[in-house]
Amino acid sequence: DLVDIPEPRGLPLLGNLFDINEEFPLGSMVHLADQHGEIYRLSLPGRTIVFVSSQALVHETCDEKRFVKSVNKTLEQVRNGIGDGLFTAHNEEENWGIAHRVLMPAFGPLSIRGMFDEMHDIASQLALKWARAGPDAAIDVVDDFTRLTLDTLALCSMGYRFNSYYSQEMHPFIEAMGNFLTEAGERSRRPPLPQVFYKAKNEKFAHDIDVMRKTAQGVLDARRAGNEERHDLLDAMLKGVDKQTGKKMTDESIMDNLITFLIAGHETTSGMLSFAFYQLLKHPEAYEKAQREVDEVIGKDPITVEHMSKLPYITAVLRETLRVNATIPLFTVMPREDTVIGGKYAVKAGEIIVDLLAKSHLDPNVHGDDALAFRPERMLDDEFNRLSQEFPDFWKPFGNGMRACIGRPFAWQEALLVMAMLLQNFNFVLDPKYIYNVKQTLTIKPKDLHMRAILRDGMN
Ligand code: MNH
Repeated sequence: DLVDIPEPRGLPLLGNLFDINEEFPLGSMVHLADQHGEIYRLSLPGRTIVFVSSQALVHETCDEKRFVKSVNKTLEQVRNGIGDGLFTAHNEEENWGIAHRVLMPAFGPLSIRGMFDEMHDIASQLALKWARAGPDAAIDVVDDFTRLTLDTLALCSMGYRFNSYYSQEMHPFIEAMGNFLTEAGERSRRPPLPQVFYKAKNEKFAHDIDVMRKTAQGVLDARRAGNEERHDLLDAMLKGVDKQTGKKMTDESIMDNLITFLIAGHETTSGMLSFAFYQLLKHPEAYEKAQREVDEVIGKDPITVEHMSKLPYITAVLRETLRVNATIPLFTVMPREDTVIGGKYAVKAGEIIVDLLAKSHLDPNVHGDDALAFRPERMLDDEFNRLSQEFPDFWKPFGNGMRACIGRPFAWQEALLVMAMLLQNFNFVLDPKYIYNVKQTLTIKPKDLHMRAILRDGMN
């Protein structure tokens, strides 16, 4: 028998718009889940949204025979800057298929291994910066990890150096991208007033998009003009031919995807690293185990790509970090046809369904009493595999199916390397006055996190 999906009462016309806090939408969504349970529905101008937050319902909505990715309002706004790039494409758009098939091998294991030295180069710049800053400096963790992930992506994917560690100011691209993303998010949540109210913002938005696209065009032109041989993602995009259609990627699509990688790959990975350090600093036992693993496996040797598969505890730390603090805390799908979920809740074809990872990752049905605790042990291979068998899709930080993250192996290798290098060379201390707070843009990160880095005995 069908049961109504709980719907908090809203206002005429604007519906539940004011139930969602502008500054921290995720907080409102989680709070509503606490009040209404594993499923609820909100009405916003022009649409309804269903939120699901149990492992069981997330699992059901990950069935690609019945559900597909929905390009939600925010992603729709991001399309103004990166069109039908991989992240923002609608499922049926041809450019998605071409780019996906051309790029999958370029994100394969061999290719990612080949990027290790350049990842190491940028990670070393970070370690040197912290060493020079000295043990008393308050490190702005998110900021420095953001420089790291941006520089790494630009170097590994297109041979371009932002050199973020060598200047106070970030590259203009980076500021433009930040503003663009913030504005895209705000546009998607704004009350539907006539556009004249937003004239200045619209002009700024167009300007920021222009800065990003000119930078990408510059990178593309430089590659075409030069005679440098590089086997990176840009090279794959320029030369790759899609077997299914016989087509190559267009210049537009290449630029869309270059910018897509910078956007999709920088905040997510830097957020993961920032939360990982926050969690380790809050959990000294886990911290010690992680550092001991580095000492035993790598010691004082230079870190190599072979070490990356020999760090099970740090792997578990990263998995647990993304369980408790999924840096993309939700993704959206829609039913192909009118359907019933959970055996009793009716949802319409095309209705937006939010898979709320910030809740489903903490499902007590999966994790019992300590669902909220940071405990990497549960994410060691044996236990992780057992949980995945018994509770499929209990951990979805990289999204689902065809539209899952293409950059996962890239992010994983980069994060393992950085964790290992930093734990090998430093001891870290959390600012004792730090008050934990989460900042949300398209992703989440720990707000104003500062720590100190004390060299162990000499750098490696
Ligand atoms: Mn990534 C899609 C999370 C790192 C490039 N990524 C997704 C999705 C999630 C995600 C979730 C699915 C979104 C959706 O369903 O709407 N990504 C992450 C996380 C990290 C990450 C948590 C790091 C930690 N991502 C990266 C990196 C890159 C990248 C690094 C690039 C090098 N991600 C993408 C692209 C897509 C994507 C491109 C879109 C894939 C597609 O739909 O074809």
